[in-house]
Amino acid sequence: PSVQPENTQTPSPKPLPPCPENPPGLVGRLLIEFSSQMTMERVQKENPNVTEGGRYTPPDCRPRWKVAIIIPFRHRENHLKYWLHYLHPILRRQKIDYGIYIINQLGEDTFNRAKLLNVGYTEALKDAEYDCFIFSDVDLIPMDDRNLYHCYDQPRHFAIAMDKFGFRLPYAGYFGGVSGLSKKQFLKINGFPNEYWGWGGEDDDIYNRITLNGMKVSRPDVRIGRYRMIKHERDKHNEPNPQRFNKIQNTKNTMKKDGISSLTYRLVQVKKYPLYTNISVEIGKPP
Ligand code: UDH
Repeated sequence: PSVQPENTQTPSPKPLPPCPENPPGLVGRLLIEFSSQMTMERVQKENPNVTEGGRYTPPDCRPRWKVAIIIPFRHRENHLKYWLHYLHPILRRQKIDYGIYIINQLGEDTFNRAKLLNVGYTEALKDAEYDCFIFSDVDLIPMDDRNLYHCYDQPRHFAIAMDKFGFRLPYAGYFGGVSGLSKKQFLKINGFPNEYWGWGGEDDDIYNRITLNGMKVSRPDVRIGRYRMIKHERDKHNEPNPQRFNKIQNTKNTMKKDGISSLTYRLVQVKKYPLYTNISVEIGKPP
């Protein structure tokens, strides 16, 4: 037909401006405490604009990063409530597009934090096209919302000044607690080691991977990178790993074969809750 159809389309909405690099709604230093009772119902009511699975995107600007926040987890339900209570509003003020993923290790075999983080990376990418991954312990709450949860030119260490270490970096190569890598940075180091069972060493191994691959760690100002840790006793089945001192001497040899390229696990359940996505997995046990 030679007649052009009439244009009945509604005009497309005006494109959003990019989100500001320094979001104007930030408040700076925050009061963080864990003495008041926290319930999931309360946290849900506080965060009505978080969508199913713990997803959020700013309504008024185009975010620079799409961030998956990955939390290694087992039997820490009480900590999770505080984490969600504090972090959702902070991330909203930071104008970040994000999703929250709790990676729950099933069974009672030895805990393996870094392997759970590898699982989180893999599973989050099945959910959305994330380009930035922030790995956070469930018991660490930033005390300043200027500590921006996105990715940087170099792998980022966020939790540089924790209360339990006297608000200082415990040693120069510390990379524990909360860290963030872009997808490209993560793949460059072959992800994280899968072979650190029990407490300790895996964060130093990740630090080694970063420097051995020609990158360096980026950090916020020490006045901004402050954290409160929810006090707790040592968990069962996460005893200090006596092999950790030897293992971190060998990152150069192990990183090529042990990492995201060699990850295996059994996915048991993915469940979307209002404020987070829970991913339950079997990751095996130490050899
Ligand atoms: N985690 C769990 N469940 C566990 C073990 C670890 O969820 O059973 C996760 C959780 O996200 C935690 C993170 O792994 O924040 C790191 O583990 P951790 O909190 O045990 O490590 P941290 O170095 O504490 O913070 C070590 C034990 C300190 C005991 C101090 C007793 N006074």
